[in-house]
Amino acid sequence: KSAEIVPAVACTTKQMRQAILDRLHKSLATEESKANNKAWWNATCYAVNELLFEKLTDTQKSHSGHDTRAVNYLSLEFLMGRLLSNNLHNLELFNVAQDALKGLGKDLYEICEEEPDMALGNGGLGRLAACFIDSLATLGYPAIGYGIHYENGLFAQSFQDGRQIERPDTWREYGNPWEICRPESIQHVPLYGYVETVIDENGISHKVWHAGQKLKGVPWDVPIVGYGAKTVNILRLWESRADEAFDWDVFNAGGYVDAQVEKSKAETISKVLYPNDSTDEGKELRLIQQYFFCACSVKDILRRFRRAGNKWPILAEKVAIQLNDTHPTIAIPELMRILVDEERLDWNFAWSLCEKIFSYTNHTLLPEALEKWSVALFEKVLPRHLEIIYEINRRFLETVEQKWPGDNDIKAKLSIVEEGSQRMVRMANLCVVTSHKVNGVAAVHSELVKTDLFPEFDQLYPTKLINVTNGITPRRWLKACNPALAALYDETVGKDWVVNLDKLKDALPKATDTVFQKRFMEIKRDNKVELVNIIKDLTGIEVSADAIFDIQIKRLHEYKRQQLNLIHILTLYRRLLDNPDYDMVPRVFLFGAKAAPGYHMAKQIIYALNKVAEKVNSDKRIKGKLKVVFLPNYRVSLAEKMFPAADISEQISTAGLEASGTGNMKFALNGALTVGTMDGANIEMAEEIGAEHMFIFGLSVAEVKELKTAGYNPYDYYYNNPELKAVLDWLDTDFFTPGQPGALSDIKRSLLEYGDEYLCLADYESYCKAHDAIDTTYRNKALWAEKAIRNSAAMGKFNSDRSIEDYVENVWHLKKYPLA
Ligand code: 26Q
Repeated sequence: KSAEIVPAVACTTKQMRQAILDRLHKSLATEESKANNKAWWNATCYAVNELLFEKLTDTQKSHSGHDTRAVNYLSLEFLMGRLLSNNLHNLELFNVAQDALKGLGKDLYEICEEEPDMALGNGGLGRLAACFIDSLATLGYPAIGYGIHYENGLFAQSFQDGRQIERPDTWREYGNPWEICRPESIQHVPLYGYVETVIDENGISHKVWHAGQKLKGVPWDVPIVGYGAKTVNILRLWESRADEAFDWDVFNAGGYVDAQVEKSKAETISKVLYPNDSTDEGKELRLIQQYFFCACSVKDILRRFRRAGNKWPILAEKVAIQLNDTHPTIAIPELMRILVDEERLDWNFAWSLCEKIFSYTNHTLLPEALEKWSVALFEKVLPRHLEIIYEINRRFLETVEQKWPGDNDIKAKLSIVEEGSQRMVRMANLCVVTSHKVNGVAAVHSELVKTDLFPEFDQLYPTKLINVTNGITPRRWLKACNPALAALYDETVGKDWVVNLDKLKDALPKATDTVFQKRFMEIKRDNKVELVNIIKDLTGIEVSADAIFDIQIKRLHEYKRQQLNLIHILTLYRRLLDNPDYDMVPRVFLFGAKAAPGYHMAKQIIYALNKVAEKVNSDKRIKGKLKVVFLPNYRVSLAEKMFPAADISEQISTAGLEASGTGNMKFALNGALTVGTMDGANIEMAEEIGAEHMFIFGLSVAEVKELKTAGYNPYDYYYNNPELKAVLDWLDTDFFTPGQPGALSDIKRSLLEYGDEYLCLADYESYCKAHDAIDTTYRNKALWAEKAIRNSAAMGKFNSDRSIEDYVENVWHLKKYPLA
């Protein structure tokens, strides 16, 4: 511990202060007296860039010098959040910058607040991609993230009379210091048109796709600094523009105005992130987004491969492509098209390369989330890709025939093309057929992928389906977001935990040490006080830091069961109204969640929570024992303030439906106790922590299946539990929506008449009991502190560095090339 920490990048406080001032003067053309916090933020980012760009070019030189094998992580979403604090931590310059700014009369934390979130993702899948590229760089692996440079990320949320309002997210309206435009690497992308069969000079026929339109892809690079700065990789995001070279006719003959119209059409492709995170929409623009960024990325990958002077037989030795869910599946037929049609490689050879190059991560079992595209749409937008998919499928169905001769049911089930009134392309089937590895994201999920989602594929390819349990980066989700707890761990187990999270286990013996408990819980309390102030600022609601902070933050979806949380809150409220002396530890229920704009029931649940909050928070009769707060515009930067302040983490999905969850890990790492079902990564967390230190409730995956098979009837529970009946009936009154009886009835209907698909009523009683246990346990301060410490110190497994090492070992087979 006494060993001198050698900073990743040599920079003294004085040099940093000068660099910030220089940028203020020479890049922003302003001066100290006129600069606002935004200007100081910009200047600090530029100063950081000066240090970071050097490492970036060094990394790129090293990677091309060694002609490295790299993974290309293709994802429609990268939910990066803010970068300044993260980059400073990873360069080990946070304290230097803090001191430098202090010398200039500025507070780094305040300056960091100026940065808009880079919200280029919906939720878990997008944030996972962001954690993974952090870990890849930290571990020194050559990797590129490829995605879309959305002009508008996930919508900004506000509430009007309790209802969600969406406004566009304009994260880079006035520029973004972190991105570098690379016009020298522009790509051109064809669309629409028709396919011609051409006979070449040797009498061999091949296909030529004559595009009806062309787009231009402009790459923007965001440097990704690994912790310790031994590697700076890039995230390359494609922006769509009109391809003037292609549309020259329109631009000249068609006239100036028409040309501008064409131009803005092309620019719509990267305009906006689709705000759905669980239902497939099947929109043409979304398919074009997918193809646009896959085509740009594949071409970019091949350009780098050729530039290194390499030849096709070693393509799969240099290139790994990871598909983050099925969203980038179109990269598969695109690579086949380039190899077969343009490079004129033999189909079998091209296919053998693709099988080695691609691998696919599945993030969901929900049938409504499995992507399918109509054959008709494909034919119009990507006619040649449809032919290629047909050929892949024709060959695949031959292998099915060999395995199950004459079994047409299996063929219909596994076929990449679904027959029916509307023929559809099943993207997941194409991914599984092509990829050498397919992974689920937590043990139970991967098991269900094998047994329920793709059982025949598992028989056909017995080593293909594997598990890689998700993880989170401890740099953002502990070191940066909870500096006080990070410092306590530095002191207790040494600073190494930042890259070796298993080290936290060394603090386990201290779980029962009263001095350590006190320090741990003082930090928790300070974080709660900070959140109290934020709550006051954002909502005007006053809450007490002495209450239990019980938090559910995640996308709003019926399977995640915010409505179960709601009916439990109503249960407590009723108990308090029935008996004003009802003995409970004061509780603050906090929510953060965005609903997909077209998801009616999700929006109703937000409305209900807001209406219940209004009533509860202003009800003097309950003496402040219960508060409900729905914080607007939940996003990464808000999450960073909520995880450190949580006592209770709500992870209450119907068993079998939450693939993994990653918020569960962030909460526990920051010392919250989980109330949760045996679902997703909760199960593995219980293995690490000890289930007795969590509040596990509800049906297991097997019990859910049994109940559904036996025939589930929510009325059984409704009529047998008077508390449950009372709170559901309450929703039909106008108690929460004065003058508007029935305004919340939708929720009751979904839980009774519509069959309660997600089994809220079946788990209600068990959930209430878990909450009673929370109340009892919290009264024992020492016991609570012990459990909080045990939760945090047991999170080693859920370091995203471990997830990445799993991918490297079982899927990507990369080598490390850290800078000296
Ligand atoms: C699909 C088609 C059209 C438009 C949008 C979409 C779409 C977009 C995003 C579908 C799904 C998503 C995101 C899914 C997601 O975030 N899944 C979560 O992934 C996490 C990381 O693996 C898991 O921890 C969560 O359990 C899982 O829900």
